[in-house]
Amino acid sequence: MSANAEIARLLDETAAMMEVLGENRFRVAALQRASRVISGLGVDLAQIAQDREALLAIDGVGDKIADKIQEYVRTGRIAEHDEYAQRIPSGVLDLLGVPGLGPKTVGLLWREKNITTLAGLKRALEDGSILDLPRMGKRSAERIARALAFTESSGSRTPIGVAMPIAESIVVRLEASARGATAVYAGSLRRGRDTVGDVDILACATDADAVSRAFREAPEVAEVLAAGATKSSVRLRAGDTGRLIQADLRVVERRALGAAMLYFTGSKDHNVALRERARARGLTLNEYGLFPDDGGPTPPQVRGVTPVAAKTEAAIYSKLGLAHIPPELREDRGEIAAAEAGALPDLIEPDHISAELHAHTTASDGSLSIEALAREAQRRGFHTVAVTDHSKSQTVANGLDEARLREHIASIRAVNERMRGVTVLAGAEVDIHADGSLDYDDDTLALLDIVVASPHWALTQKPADATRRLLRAIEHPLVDIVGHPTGRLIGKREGLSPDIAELCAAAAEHGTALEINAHWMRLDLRDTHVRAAVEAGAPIAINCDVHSERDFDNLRYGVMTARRGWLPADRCVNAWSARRLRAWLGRRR
Ligand code: DGT
Ligand code: CA
Ligand code: CA
Ligand code: ZN
Repeated sequence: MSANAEIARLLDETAAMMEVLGENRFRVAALQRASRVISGLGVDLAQIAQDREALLAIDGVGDKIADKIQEYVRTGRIAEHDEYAQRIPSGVLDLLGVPGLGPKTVGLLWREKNITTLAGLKRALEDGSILDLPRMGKRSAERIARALAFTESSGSRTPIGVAMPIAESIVVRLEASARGATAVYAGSLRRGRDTVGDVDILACATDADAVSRAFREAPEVAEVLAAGATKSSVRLRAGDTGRLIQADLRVVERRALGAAMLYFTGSKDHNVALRERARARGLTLNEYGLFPDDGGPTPPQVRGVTPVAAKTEAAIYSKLGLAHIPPELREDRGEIAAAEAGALPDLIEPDHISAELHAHTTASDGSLSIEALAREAQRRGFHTVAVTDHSKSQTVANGLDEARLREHIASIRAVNERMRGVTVLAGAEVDIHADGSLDYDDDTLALLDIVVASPHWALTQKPADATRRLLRAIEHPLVDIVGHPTGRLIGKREGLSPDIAELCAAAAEHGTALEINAHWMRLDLRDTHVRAAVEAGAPIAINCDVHSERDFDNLRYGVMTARRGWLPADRCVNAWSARRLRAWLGRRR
């Protein structure tokens, strides 16, 4: 884990504990802001911690925070964090993770009812004793019960953006551990699911022992659960989330690597369908290969039967009469019939993306200047980047009122004049109010090259209200993209549940793009929504919602989600040429 991630986590946790204890809210806000800035920082704090001036030059880092950073780099701890942690039972922090349970309520639950665990909260909800709390009505209690059920159902899965970097670093480590070793990750991670239950890794090497040892001794390992000759299981520390994730390693024969990859990538439903198909063709498929089905009593690999195919996935698919099916499609959602008919979609790839259409600067809550943003977009090979800072209602994010927006547009146009090779569009991320009206009037919106409209609050609306709200934004003639349409935060907030089919039909009719927000905490639209949009013919945007340089790296998760929704490149506005993009944006202006 990088020093930055750990410092950001400790500051954020300190802020949460102070809030529960009812301490000064300006100090709480300062810690939260510093935590946000640090987690998006491009430089490694451990490298620059000696240089106090450099620390103080970071936005949001004052003397007190600089002290804490230096303390952490020197000692590996932040004493203030530890002091607060002593004063609060650890389960109280879990309570803060329940969406909609604010620190004030958590503090009350603890002091008034001695509730310090999720289980205790559940009991108080069930026996109704929670209603004794001041200002706790039936409706609030019901809302908390729903949120608790949501937390319980999603709590054991890890977001892909947390699991992927760990899996990749382990794969690199295993490949370096023995001469000629190969390692790959499989399972839901390879299929690009938004969360994973555990991480499945396959390796082959002549020195199986060396690879297994490297796996069990990796620095991320917190606990070894099993250590066999070809199978090991461990628990890993998962990034800056403070939680653990299980990882399984299987060492397999190189000549059967394709069969093992196919089996352990899954999904289970996809595998079941493939095995049925094999059987119908007089073959049998397992994790060791595709074999002729001779009806023998023991498994064919045990009897030394030569497989029809085993070394590569492509060979196995081919012998089953199928085109190679990309991992993201392997969910038994029609991909086998499509592969048989040669009708698999021409899926979008990261390299197709050449525009970022949702990015924030220091004018609102981003950490890059307009110019730095433009240079980063150019460095990543993009022809276009849209500056879309927050609108006026987003006061915590320093949203722009009309006067500031006008100045900002002028600054964006000035940067655009100076930049060669990348076009900088003047845009805004405009709040969609609860009733579907927008945060700027039409005259103001008409000044912009591009408008992203997003819901940021009132995210517990009834489905019918949410549908009406989002439809109004989709139908608005000056809205180009609806940003993170449901507002969900994975494992933290359920978000809106609009009628997706209705939204997709409207988006197709009006040519409004629906966004896949690529941040791994959002991935909103989710895969099944993307599939509905593709089927309805609606355009899709894949945006990184850039607040710092590193946010561009989340693009891969957005693209994986798009592929899981069967999105072809030509339906994604970010993959269009500059000319086609300009024509689309100009269609109603
Ligand atoms: P996860 O970890 O819950 O996000 O989902 P997966 O898909 O990674 O599932 P996991 O880790 O239990 O197993 C990895 C793959 O191994 C799975 O996608 C298919 C295969 N697999 C595991 N157990 C079975 C099984 O009992 N039958 C079949 N056909 N395949 C299995
Ligand atoms: Ca798994
Ligand atoms: Ca597994
Ligand atoms: Zn945004």
